Amino acid sequence: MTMLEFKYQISNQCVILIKKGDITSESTDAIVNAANSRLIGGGGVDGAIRSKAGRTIELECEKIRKTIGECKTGNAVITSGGNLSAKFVIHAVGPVWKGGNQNEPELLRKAYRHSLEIAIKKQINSISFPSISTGIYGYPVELASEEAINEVVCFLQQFNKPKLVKFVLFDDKTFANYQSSLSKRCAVATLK
Ligand code: AR6
Repeated sequence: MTMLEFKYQISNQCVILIKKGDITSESTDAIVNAANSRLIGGGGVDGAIRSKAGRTIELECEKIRKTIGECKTGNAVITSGGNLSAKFVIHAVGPVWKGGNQNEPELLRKAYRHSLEIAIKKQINSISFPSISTGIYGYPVELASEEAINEVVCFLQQFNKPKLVKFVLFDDKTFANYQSSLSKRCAVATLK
């Protein structure tokens, strides 16, 4: 099966790449998890990441919980990647969709922004995101993709790092929405 990847040059130093796939196989320096505030294992991408990473994540999250309590919606924390190819996992907490009038767009953008802030603090050059909040949390993907792409493009334009941001999307519908949001922001895409 051929796997489509689209590459968008955001600045002379930064690229966004989108592809369909399983984020747990990515070998970027970090992958992002769509976590919950309690940092307790769940389903979706969280379940997949934790089962492949091994117990490290659970133990590190327990330590974080003891130090900071919960990770509020819109925030993110970092752990190591255990048995994953990625060295780090950044656990970002997106909002539960409650109809759109509960500050969901800003909270979703914050989840992406904080993940990227943690990445540059840790000198992480490459990072992969799933589509945060659009699974169990019910955020409509056609709205979420706009917020995600706008936030990441603005961040890269402002800070010129990390060098590579990937969106690793699980299904056709999600992939199509992110691709459409990206092509609104960036005129040129090259097929990788
Ligand atoms: N690789 C890439 N994307 C994936 C994968 C994967 N292996 N598996 C699922 N997705 P979700 P949320 C997609 O539900 O909506 C957990 O219980 C999925 O198809 O994982 O933010 C947490 O603990 C969808 O497009 O995250 C929280 O309690 C996207 O990832 C809660 O779910 C996000 O879906 C978070 O819900």
